[in-house]
Amino acid sequence: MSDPGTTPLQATQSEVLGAIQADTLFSASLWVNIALAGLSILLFVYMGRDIESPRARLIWVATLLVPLVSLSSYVGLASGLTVGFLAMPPGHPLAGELVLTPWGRYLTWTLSTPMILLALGLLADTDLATLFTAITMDIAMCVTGLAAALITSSYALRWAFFGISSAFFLAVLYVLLVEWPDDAAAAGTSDIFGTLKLLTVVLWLGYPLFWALGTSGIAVLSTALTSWGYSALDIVAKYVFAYLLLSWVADNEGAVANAGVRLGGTEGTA
Ligand code: RET
Repeated sequence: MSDPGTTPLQATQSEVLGAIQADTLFSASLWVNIALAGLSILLFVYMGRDIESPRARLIWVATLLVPLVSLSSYVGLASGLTVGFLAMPPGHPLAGELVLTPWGRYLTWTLSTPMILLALGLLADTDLATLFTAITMDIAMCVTGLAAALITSSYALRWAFFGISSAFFLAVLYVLLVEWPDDAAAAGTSDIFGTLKLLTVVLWLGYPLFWALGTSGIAVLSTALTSWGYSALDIVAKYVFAYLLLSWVADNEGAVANAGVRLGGTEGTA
């Protein structure tokens, strides 16, 4: 019979929940997002009530999925289901200590960030190959980021996965900064695309920074402060971003409804 509680991976869910609840600052970083995601969902449903064209509705649903995934993600974290204790490997500043790791964040980013990119790609009226590239590179970034957070066999391997994830991130940045601005200019959506692109690029760069500075990386920030870093970025990168996008789509439905030829598969036949 194994002795429960002797290794970190055997910490029971209620032990993890107890640790989360004991850290008020950490808990607050989760509950703030649960509240804001809930309010955003109600607001976005209301804002989309008159959107009719199929294409504008697709952007709307993709955008609405961002707070929907976020709410589920943060409930998973606050309940302790997607948080675990990890024993950091030798070389890590907290080597040998049990580090409370909210790994569910990285998992749910694989669902929320593609929705952000889908909405942006549709807004820029991009072609299918570029949209596919951005979304698959983004998913790869999140999955290898999850690996970077979870691997405890060696400190070097944590940074190796961080590097792999960052390489995928570069591909996403390339599409956002080089490919889509031209597409958006051709589609006549440059103004709003430019604003959202800037917001996305600047805020998304903050995520690897908090990973590196936080308990997963060099640990100059505590678990609670790292979590607040991600939570603060999430508030702007998800809810403010989605609000700006949706209010523009609601006011300019015609501009979006008439686009979409490039995703329709007619390209290349001319
Ligand atoms: C990680 C660590 C490994 C290296 C890189 C990362 C990038 C993460 C990003 C996350 C964006 C999340 C958003 C969530 C909103 O729902 C995984 C932190 C490059 C860019 C926008």
